Amino acid sequence: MARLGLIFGDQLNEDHAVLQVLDRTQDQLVMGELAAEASYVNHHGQKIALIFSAMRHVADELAEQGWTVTYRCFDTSSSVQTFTDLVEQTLKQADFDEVVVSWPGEWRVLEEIRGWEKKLGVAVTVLPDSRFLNPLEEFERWADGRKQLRMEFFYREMRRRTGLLMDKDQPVGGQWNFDADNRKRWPGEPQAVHPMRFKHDETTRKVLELVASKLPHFGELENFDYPVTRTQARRALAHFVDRALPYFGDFQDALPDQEDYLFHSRLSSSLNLGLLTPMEVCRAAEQAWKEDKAPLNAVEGFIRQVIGWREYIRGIYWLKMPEYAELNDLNNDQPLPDWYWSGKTRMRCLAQAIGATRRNAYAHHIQRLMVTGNFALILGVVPKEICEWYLAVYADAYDWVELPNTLGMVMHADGGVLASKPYAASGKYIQRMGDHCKSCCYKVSETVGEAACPFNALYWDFLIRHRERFESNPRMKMMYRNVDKMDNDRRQAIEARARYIFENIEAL
Ligand code: FAD
Ligand code: DLZ
Repeated sequence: MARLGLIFGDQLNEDHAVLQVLDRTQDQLVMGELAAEASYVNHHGQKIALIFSAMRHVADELAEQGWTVTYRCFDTSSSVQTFTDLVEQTLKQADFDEVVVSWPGEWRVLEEIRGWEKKLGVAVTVLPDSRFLNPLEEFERWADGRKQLRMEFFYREMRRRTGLLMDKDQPVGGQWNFDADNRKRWPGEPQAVHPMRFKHDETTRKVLELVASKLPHFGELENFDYPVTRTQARRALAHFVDRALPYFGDFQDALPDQEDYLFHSRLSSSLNLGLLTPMEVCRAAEQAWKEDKAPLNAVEGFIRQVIGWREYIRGIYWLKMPEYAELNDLNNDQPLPDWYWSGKTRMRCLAQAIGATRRNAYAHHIQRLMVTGNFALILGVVPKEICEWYLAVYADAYDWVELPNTLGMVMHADGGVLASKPYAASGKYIQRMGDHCKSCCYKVSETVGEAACPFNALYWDFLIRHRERFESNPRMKMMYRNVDKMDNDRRQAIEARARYIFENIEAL
């Protein structure tokens, strides 16, 4: 009897485990654009269009390669709304004795799959997800017995294992990490590099029309220019390596007011869909260094994000779920301000980050971490609300990567599993790393009073509120020394300004 392979919309990799195991001459594949997947959060329209267009392209390619593919286009009137419906319907159409999938990107989907044997009376096999370099069992082995799961140590093992930027068993350049060189403010040159733009083909035009007319969504569709095929994603990679990678390191943390991408790659959406593999991306970067086309601090910084952070974040997700999603270690209780969706706030850095998010389904890492993330942290937003926002608004967002980044790295809601201290910062940090503050109606030099930058009072108030939790943290000693230098009047004025901000948050 035949087997049925279900290909999830974010697993479009050529080396998909199901394609390795199934036999195209007798087994079949199914893919579907599903209402439940398109609406479990208020996704950005460009994210839905990207996934649907890439899925349609891959389904066509698989059919050309001789696979029998059942592809269901989005249809609200259909009774097939979920992955379970899709499998159930397909099982009715032919005799299959087994359903085969690859490990999904979200816990809720794994739970759904786990129900199929009982509900649908069919054998189910879950194969490993080959979009990643590090098998989940390896991560568990690495984590086992360690007191602290620090990314840096995991990263070194990944360097050794992949051989990237290694000279025998030593890191090239004599250092594992060149982060200290990567914190420059961008002075306006060299010129920023826009990621390669792709024109809409017929498939993309159709899905953009579909999303515009049939799918409620967040954000704007006009700017859609993402790569939707492997060929396009490889061109985007080559463009990044040639033009932006040489400056990626130096300006990795910069926050320019007018540049949406600066020298960031925008490759996350292609990597997370499986249009690019982590190894091809890293090899391309390493090659640029070998050919003297990009400096080591840039190449090491970039490779660390891909084989370090990306793999580590995924490992943490599967190690800690499902309890992880429920954590709220700082007992936050503030709702997410409505303007996170509209972008209508007078705080320039936030308006620019959210504006870019609405236009492009993208904001670069420092905007996500130090602007929208930092503000939610010091305001004390309920983790579930801010996590749902990040999961919805970015083209690269899936639970496995969004959740640990938001709940752990940004909100410190996991009690420090992921980060040894919260990334809380005042307006001064944002001023130091860029030029938003120059065009802001709030004064970054002031902490109290109506015109003061709201980040400032919230930052100090955050430290005061969570003193018990953080004062003994060796990495925060200096911060608390500064809190202690304040006299009572100053402290009360800051707390009063913070209270005002909490009460008038929607009007900021
Ligand atoms: P670049 O700056 O060019 O970096 C290169 C690559 O490194 C990225 O494409 C990505 O694959 C990888 N990378 C870098 N940092 C991380 C990280 N912390 N975690 C995982 N991979 C990383 N990334 C996502 O892919 N999806 C998300 O939903 C997501 N949500 C985030 C939420 C928050 C609150 C924060 C702080 C970060 C989040 N990130 C997420 C990580 C990071 O911000 C994005 O990967 C990056 O901004 C994507 O843009 P880029 O491709 O231009 O990255
Ligand atoms: C995010 C998403 C969206 C918006 N739509 C679909 C879809 O219609 N069909 C599909 O197979 N996948 C979609 N996805 C990605 C899924 O949420 C993803 O496949 C799961 O997280 C499992 O990896």
